[in-house]
Amino acid sequence: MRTLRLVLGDQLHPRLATLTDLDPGADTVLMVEVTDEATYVRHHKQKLVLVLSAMRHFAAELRARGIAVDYVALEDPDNAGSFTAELTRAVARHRPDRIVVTEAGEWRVEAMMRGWEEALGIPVEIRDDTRFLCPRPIFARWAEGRESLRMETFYRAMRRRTGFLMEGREPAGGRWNFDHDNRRRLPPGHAVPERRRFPPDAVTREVMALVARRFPDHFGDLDGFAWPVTRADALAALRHFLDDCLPDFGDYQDAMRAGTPFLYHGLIAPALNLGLLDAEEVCRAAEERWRDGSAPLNAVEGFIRQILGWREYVRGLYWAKMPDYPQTNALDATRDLPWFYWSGETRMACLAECVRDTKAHAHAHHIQRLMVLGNFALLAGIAPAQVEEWFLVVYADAYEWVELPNVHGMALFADGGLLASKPYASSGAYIDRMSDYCRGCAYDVREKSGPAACPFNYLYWNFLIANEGSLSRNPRLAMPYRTLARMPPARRGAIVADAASFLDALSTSKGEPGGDGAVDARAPDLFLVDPAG
Ligand code: DLZ
Ligand code: SF4
Repeated sequence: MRTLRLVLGDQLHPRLATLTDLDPGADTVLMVEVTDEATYVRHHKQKLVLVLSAMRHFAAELRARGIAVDYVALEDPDNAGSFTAELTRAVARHRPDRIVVTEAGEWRVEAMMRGWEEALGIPVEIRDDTRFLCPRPIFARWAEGRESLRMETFYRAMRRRTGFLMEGREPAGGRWNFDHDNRRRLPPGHAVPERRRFPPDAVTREVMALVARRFPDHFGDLDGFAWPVTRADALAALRHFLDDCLPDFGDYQDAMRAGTPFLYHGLIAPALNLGLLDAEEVCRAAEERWRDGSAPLNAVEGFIRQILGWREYVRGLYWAKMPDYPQTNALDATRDLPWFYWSGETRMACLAECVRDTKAHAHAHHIQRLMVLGNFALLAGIAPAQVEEWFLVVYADAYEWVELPNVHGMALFADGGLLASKPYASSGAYIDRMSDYCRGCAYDVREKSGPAACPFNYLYWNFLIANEGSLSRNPRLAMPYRTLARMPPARRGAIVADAASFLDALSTSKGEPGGDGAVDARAPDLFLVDPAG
């Protein structure tokens, strides 16, 4: 039996289900670089380099183990440009008896996969992705019949199921969740660890040149690429996180500081989502650090919750709800994404800083994403599909299975509360508490209204006013709605007027995503660079 085993670009794990029963004498592994995957959204240049370089390294490692790999590079003049077209060409070359593949990370690709057996006329076996700790059917069973699908309930079930941080039937330390201890602001002058960088080797440099040539208009800087592209480097990145960051990760996981994007964050999500690391090994490694006394429980629990809880939960939810999930728009948000999400050119220092980090590194940490970039999009009523595409484009770790629930459900509340119990809306006070951004801002975070006021302040109340019909009965929003009810009409009127003039100016500032300079019209009030000046 000759088997053709297709490995996708985000399936680069040595024990991938596709490869478990591989017969080196008879089988071929197929890997294909295709334009369709590089352009279905216009990924950040560093994300393209990461995926393509990691694919090339993975192919070389398989070959070094004596496995036959048929690798189709983007530069191949016969490259047919899509998974289906390349698979058709490969079947003609190899004449296999069957095809084996692991289920895709994205619904779009899995829909293609389901058509392959008929299109190619040979059996196609689609295997479960065993890199995840919660198989899709187990999540579906957990979700069945539940009205709300809260992460916390799922997470506790996963702790029990896997035994991570358990002492018998009880959670280690007597509590499931140490989040309350994890909200510290960075003290001024506090030194944070240096990011462990992985400078590009010859293979990565070749891919960087290819990406610069083929995808010059995609968002993001190429210089400064420092992501791990092999399993060995990914393990070194994990070790750096465990040794130098994990002990303080819990305390400062929500903190932000200008010019210091990485703080105590692991930066391992890109490697994890590509398959260079797996969820079980990173949870096990973190738990060991608690058991041997080198990291405190609040840090280790906070980290394990991200992987065992949140990451598995969003993946389960994605597969349980697709393809309908992105169709909802519970808060009727329709505004276009402001141009500054691409250019970073805004007088709001927090947003400018987060976009700058994103452009430079294809990375921003969870609070920058949720409470600055996501929060602004929520308050300004940006159309969910546009925000979702932006997040999918710009982050090195972004695949739809993880991006969509995080943005549609968590950041934008566009699913009406299926995922989150309330919208994560906040005024400038939260950003001021958790960062030093406001000190360098043209706006004043203490001002509530008028041209100098922090836009987050009036946009926050305006958001509650505009969505009173759908949100005022939410018990978790009872307090702000009580405050709103007591607000003098003049103050309420000022909020609505400030928000309207700000949002009007925002709507007139249009630009094409991707190019750095192609701006049609800008509202001078909103941008650092006045095109007239
Ligand atoms: C993201 C990506 C890119 C940019 N390029 C490729 C590619 O050329 N070949 C490939 O196999 N996979 C690529 N990927 C990852 C796929 O888009 C990913 O497998 C899908 O998102 C499905 O999860
Ligand atoms: Fe952001 Fe407002 Fe602070 Fe400026 S004042 S950095 S806009 S939160």
